[in-house]
Amino acid sequence: MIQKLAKQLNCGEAALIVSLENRTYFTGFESSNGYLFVSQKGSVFITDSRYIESAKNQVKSCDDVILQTQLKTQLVEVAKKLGANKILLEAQKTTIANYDSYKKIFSDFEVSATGELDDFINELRAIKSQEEKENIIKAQRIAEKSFDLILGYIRPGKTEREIACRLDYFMLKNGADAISFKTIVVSGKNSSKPHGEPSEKRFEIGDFITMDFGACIKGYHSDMTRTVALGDVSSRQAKVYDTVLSAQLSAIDTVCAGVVASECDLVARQIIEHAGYGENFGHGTGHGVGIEIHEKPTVSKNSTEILQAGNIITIEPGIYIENSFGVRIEDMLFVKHGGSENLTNAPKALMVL
Ligand SMILES: [Mn+2]
Repeated sequence: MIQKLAKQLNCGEAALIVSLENRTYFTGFESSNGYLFVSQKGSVFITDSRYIESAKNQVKSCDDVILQTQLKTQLVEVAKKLGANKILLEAQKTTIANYDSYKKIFSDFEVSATGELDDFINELRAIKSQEEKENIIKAQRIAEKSFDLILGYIRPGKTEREIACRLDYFMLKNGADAISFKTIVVSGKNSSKPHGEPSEKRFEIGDFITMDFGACIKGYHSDMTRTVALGDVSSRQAKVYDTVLSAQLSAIDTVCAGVVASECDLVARQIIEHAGYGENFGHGTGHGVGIEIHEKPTVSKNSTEILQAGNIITIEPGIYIENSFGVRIEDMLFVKHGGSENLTNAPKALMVL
């Protein structure tokens, strides 16, 4: 991947990759500190004493890994060694304060943060390699195993917080490097908030319980959502669940390389609108997943992005009825020519526990 970036750069340009996400993407190494320089002439990774030993072993396809001692001097030295007169920064990931500081450090160079570097990296990241796909699948299998285990703990009287904590524990115990994001477990009236917080609310018979969670492997995220029922389901709940499931299945059927992402959103949205719940589906249908939990491509009403073979996206329509209940069902799909591969194995038929 460093090679692909190097090829993209013009003579005299060096990209300085500082964000955790992009550094992890190019080096395969996760650390809170690090500076990756890439030019046509080569690549150098600088990190401090906390990470240097691991970095020397784990940083992939980089010509040199060096210990950070005098950072500002080293950055300038490396830039010169790589034949740069222009430094490209990650515009989307650089604060204004850091931009000012880089302009001072590189006072003898041109410093550019136009967003073109970010666009190029985001495009690269949207198409997953076999290794990236395997990391995401591995993370997803851990999440599914944890979901299976958590079902045995869900019963009246348990709190949302307790189930969220236990789900996190299962994912970490079963091999996740980290959890993907703050796990969502919302139940009953609380489930009408798409991204509600797990609370001390206790589960009751008749609750819908929505769980949205994922695991990380080597910096790669998984993402899944299931809604289950406790004890009893009203006809209204059943209708809403069926509508979300049919929207989700139909949207999945449209996923295919070459399709405009908004088309997948439209298919899900129309089914939900026709059932009379158009006002109750406020968010987009899905998003790319990878080094970040939300990345390209965006699967929403206004997305003009074309799905490409190798994208990994979620399809996650929902219906949320304020003060009553909500339902969301989310799978991860690997986009292929002619269709997609569903990376999520957990069942979707309404489960009544
Ligand atoms: Mn998601």
